[in-house]
Amino acid sequence: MSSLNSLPVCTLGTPRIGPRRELKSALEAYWSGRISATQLLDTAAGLRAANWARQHALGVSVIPSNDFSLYDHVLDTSVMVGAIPEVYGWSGGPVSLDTYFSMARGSHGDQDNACAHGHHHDHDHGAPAQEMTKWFDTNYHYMVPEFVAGQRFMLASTKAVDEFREAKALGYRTRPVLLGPVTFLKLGKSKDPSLDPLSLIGGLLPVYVDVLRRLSASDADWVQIDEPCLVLDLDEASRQALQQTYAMFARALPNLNIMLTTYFGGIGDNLDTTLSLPVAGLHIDLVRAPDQLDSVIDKAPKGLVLSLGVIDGRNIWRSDLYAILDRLESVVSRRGTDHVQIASSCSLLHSPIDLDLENDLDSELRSWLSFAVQKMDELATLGAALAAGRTSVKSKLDTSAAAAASRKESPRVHDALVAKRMAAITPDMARRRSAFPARAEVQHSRFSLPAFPTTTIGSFPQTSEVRQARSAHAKGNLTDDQYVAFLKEETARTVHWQEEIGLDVLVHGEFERNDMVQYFGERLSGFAFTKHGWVQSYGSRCVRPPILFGDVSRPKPMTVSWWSYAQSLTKRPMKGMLTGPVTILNWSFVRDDIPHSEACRQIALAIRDEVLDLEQAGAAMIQIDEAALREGLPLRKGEWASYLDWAVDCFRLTSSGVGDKTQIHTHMCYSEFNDIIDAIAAMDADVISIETSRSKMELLDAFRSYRYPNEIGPGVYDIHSPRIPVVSEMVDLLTLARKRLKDGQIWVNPDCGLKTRKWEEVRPALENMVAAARAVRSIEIETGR
Ligand code: 39S
Ligand code: ZN
Repeated sequence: MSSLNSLPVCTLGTPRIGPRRELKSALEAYWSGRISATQLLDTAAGLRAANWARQHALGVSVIPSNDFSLYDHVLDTSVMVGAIPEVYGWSGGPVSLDTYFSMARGSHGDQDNACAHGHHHDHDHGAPAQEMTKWFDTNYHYMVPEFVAGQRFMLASTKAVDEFREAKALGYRTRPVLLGPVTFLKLGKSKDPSLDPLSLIGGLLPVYVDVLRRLSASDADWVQIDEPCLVLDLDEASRQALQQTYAMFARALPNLNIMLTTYFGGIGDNLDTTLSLPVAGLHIDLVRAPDQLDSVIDKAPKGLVLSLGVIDGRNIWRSDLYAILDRLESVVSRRGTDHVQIASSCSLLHSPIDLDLENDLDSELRSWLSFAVQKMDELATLGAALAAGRTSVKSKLDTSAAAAASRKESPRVHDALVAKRMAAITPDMARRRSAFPARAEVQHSRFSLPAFPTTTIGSFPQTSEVRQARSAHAKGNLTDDQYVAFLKEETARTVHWQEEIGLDVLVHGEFERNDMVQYFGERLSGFAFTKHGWVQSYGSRCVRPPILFGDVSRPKPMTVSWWSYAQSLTKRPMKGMLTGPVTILNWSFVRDDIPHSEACRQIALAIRDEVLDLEQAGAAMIQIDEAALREGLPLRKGEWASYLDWAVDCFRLTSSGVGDKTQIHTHMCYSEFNDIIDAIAAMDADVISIETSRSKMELLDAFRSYRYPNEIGPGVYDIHSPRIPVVSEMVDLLTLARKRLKDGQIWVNPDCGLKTRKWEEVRPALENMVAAARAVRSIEIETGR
């Protein structure tokens, strides 16, 4: 695989969505019946061919295949091994596109597409989508594999082999990528809590062996097997499963080389286990865990090929290649050029595709950045420098050094005023004036809301009219005045409708926002944003994370005029809606020259300014969403406390400038509060809304046993599905909530924002929700606690 004048250079995986989101367009056109399956599959094949060709042209010598997916690679793995729950009606044989997409989206298009018939029962809506959750600590979501007791596995898709052959036919001998069996099982779940997915390993391995045999028979000499679980805290059972797995692969396929990849962190205490596995190569993440290089080199067997992940697959900064060479040259001379490969730290799936499309970024900023295409070039440059010497690529290395120097010294990165404000932060700035009970009293007499007050999380449907208006405005086809008039009309209609159906606390709907993070990034100094820097979030959905490159401040109010306009339309409380500092940080590309905690504190100060301006303008309730607080948790438990410490502190710094009479709300997505309930309580928001409907209020157990003191809106309407909840089921959910919380604590709201839903679903669902709250107000029950 290596040529004489370069070390092997690899990417581990590439973005799938396409430079112009071609896959997104094709998927959505296929789902809505505008194109055929053949057209969709042709688009997909074209994207794969382009990915292979581009890597080849840029000097990537170890090119992956099967890194592509129509929706999600974990779903692909479930399908490969036939882990297809009964509800999807699969009865063996090849898995159809319909079955595949019903697992992804529900059989009536859960998650994205509405079924607008207004049926009120589950069974009218076919099979629900598989559960979706975060891929490690990224903003990518995977479909959670689902297993049953006695689960049987069988080869149900030869996608990995087919795509290897497809590449071969185009002239590329690729290194196919498989999600490793241990990580796959550990990412999965069973409805039966007594079933440990890992116990299924014995039945799973023969299917993997079958796939590996077919790959080998098709002439694959190396296979990349991803086991990112190796950077997590592992128990003994997982370690044994790893040993069982790789021993079996080595026995069954003694001539196939496995490149075992770890990424998103250091191997740490799993190093001995890892190095005991009989594999030909090991990939380590040297961006997240640079310090592990020495221990891995010390302990690695001589013949092990080391793949060194030195180019950041998770961020957009151009590397200082000389600094990398300084570390790697001695490794190469110690281990030999045929035992070292140069790679991105992880798959490039998480980085935007091509910086060359960003014509609007100024040249200085551009010189600091590197997207997937540019990272391939950086990798190739390193490969050449390590094999043929620095001078062979001197001008490229010099350019990278110049960019690093310019970024380090640029006045755009460092703002003395921000430094001054940071230095002036005092502990009392992160403390509300009074404790919650005193605040609650003041707030209750100010608002005189009914029991079980009703509200929503913030966003209302982002219809294609709204998106098209924004796009027309950006292209200059709508004037500022026309765009604002359009948004005002949407907002006014939404505010009046909320009043009509009897919601107690209103929102303006967020029609002016493209995304809850990007919107703020675009209005804060220290952030840059892209035109085409899309990164897949799930399926066809993408985000354009802002680029946090410098010290953060807020030049002027960002949301006050929209809030004021909305409040002018109603006497009911209108919540001011903000995204919190931790979520802005976690969903942005973050600078790597200062600690995350410091960058977050700068954002906290900027959002605090907005909170105070909203209060000044008359906002009585201000919601600061921390949707991503939980997902920012480090992968290793040992690092949780220090993260939560600064994350909670930043939230409090943002929210604590207001008077007692101002009610601070927050919202958090995703379940599982048990393990961080202390931190949630420490945030000290007056009201928190959370996702609970899918778990039937079980998540509230944490709040009950902790005796969580403040107010809570446990979501009663699952917004991830198009189905419309009926009054009685929301009454039932609220009754369950009352068993766990005091009546006076409970708010009534959906699980999350409504931006991905359709009005046809939202209207009846919220009417039913208001009816449920009214019904509950008249039911006396023995309350919890
Ligand atoms: N991360 C972030 N940053 N934000 C989130 O909301 C979430 N939510 C969770 C977790 N992580 C998050 C779930 N993730 C979307 C994306 C991620 C989600 C949930 C939803 C989503 O809907 N994304 C949209 C999409 O992929 C894009 C949103 C956006 O930025 O379709 N829209 C822009 C806007 O509204 C640009 C829209 C666009 O593509 O202005 N416009 C067209 C164009 O520019 C033209 C308009 C049209 O014809 O529709 O070509
Ligand atoms: Zn949410």
